[in-house]
Amino acid sequence: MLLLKDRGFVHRLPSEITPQTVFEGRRRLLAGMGAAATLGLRNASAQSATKAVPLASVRSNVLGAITIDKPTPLSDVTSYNNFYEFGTDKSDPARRAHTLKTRPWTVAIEGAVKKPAPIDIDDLLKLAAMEERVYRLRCVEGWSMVIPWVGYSLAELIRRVEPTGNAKFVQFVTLADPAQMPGLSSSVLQWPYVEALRIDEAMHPLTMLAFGLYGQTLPNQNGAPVRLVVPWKYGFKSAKSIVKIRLVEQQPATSWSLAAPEEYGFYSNVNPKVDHPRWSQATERRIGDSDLFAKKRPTLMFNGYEAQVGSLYAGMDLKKHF
Ligand SMILES: Nc1nc2c(c(=O)[nH]1)N[C@H]1C(S)=C(S)[C@@H](COP(=O)(O)O)O[C@H]1N2
Ligand SMILES: [Mo]
Repeated sequence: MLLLKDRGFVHRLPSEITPQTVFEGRRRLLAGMGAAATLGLRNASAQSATKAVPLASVRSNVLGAITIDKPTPLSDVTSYNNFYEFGTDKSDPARRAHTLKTRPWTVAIEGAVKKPAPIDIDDLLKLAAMEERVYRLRCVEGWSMVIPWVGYSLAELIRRVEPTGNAKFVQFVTLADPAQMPGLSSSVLQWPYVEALRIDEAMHPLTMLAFGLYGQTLPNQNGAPVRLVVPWKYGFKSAKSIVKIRLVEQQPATSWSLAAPEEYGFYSNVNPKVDHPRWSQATERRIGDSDLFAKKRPTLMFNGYEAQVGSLYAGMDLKKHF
């Protein structure tokens, strides 16, 4: 296994995540065992988290960006996760995230805004109309999923807090409570997990504040009770379990670029033409593809959302600003 031990850094290559083959083999086995077995698996992962409750929404197709690919089965979406606060194995979050308490929960809004205020999660849920949007999620490790998220554009919230002229970036700070999150004992990343966007990226209608998936509130392992979804960027930009949103003037530090700046840049736009220093980004494996020998898919520029977001980067050298 190839680990960057010298930096205390363990981002595994997709091919090294043993489970990929094992995982798909197991899925086929389960499929062979019939629907009851599959249901059992689903219940097992549901039990490990706060009970999901239905979250009503209307289907929406913002800027024509809805992904037509077949959604990834719920059992995969909730059992193959990156949420390092609960461990670095893909199966850790589903097994361990039941310890995350999602009520009471407050999201602080701070910095360059005219109306800074803590917002209770139940008020945040009611701030704008809930929409269901099917987006691709492409992990930097080389796999992808297609997920029907429930939420609304982050712009709805940002507009309401009235950013001042000094708001150039938006930083997202996520929960870091060792009592609830066993993964914090590892120094694989700097805690709390922080991410950030340029203000125009944060205000783009595709950028979503998500509260649910598959018509229900988020399972803990997927970032309950509220997370970001930025569909044209590598998955790690989509911070989970957000407790603070800060509008700032300077480009903020982000956890992954602190851990390995030459591997994870600030922009992190999905780009098949800019390889990760240790692997190609030209193709991806779709989680849930039932055929063990399914061909890898070509990765699309901006994850397939180029028509909607390409203009945000006009004139930028995307090899430099990776
Ligand atoms: N707080 C937090 N957010 C996070 C992560 C994490 O480790 N901690 N992992 C990121 C990565 S690498 C990916 S690919 C996505 C995975 O989201 P999913 O498990 O809902 O598919 O969450 C992102 N958000
Ligand atoms: Mo990721």
